[in-house]
Amino acid sequence: MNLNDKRQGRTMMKTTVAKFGLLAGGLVFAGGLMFAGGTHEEDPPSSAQVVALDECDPVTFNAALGPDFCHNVALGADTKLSDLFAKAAAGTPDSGWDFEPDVVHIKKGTTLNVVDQGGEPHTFTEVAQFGGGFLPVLNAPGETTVPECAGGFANVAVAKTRILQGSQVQITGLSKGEHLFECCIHPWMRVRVEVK
Ligand SMILES: [Cu+2]
Repeated sequence: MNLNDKRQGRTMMKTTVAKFGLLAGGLVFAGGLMFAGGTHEEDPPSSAQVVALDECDPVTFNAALGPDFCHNVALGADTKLSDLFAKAAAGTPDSGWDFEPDVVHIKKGTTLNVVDQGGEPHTFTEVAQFGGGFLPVLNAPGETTVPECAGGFANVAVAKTRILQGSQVQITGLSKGEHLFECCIHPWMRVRVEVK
């Protein structure tokens, strides 16, 4: 490469940098225009989070339900399986099993991310009315299984609302108005979603 070629190369590089600068400036400008011109209806879809929590005791749960059923890291906050049953039967279910928050206010188009941070599986099942789940032993006294939970996991409609430990599901396309969700296993885990 002679001196002349080197100069040419440098000039070309400068031109490229200048063009890129203009392009970047243009993009920023276009972005600004889009922002200024956007209405609330056209806002990019946002997301909201619901967390499923539980305090299953790995020793007693896994002895009864299988070696890998409960993966909880409860650090002393764990509830034995027999205590979970006893509390549910008494009509005072364990508050460690919970969806947080209890009420969610979102705009139409918002994606709801439901994350299972507990140690065992749950479901996030939309119901017309809150009520009992598919395991009578975990329902409040006198509470019957709601139709949306009937059949348990043998029912595909119920099975596909399942959330496994450490995973999440996305709920999209919720219409304006009130939506009720509960866990079909632990039916006191309930969320009301208000869509505006
Ligand atoms: Cu549950």
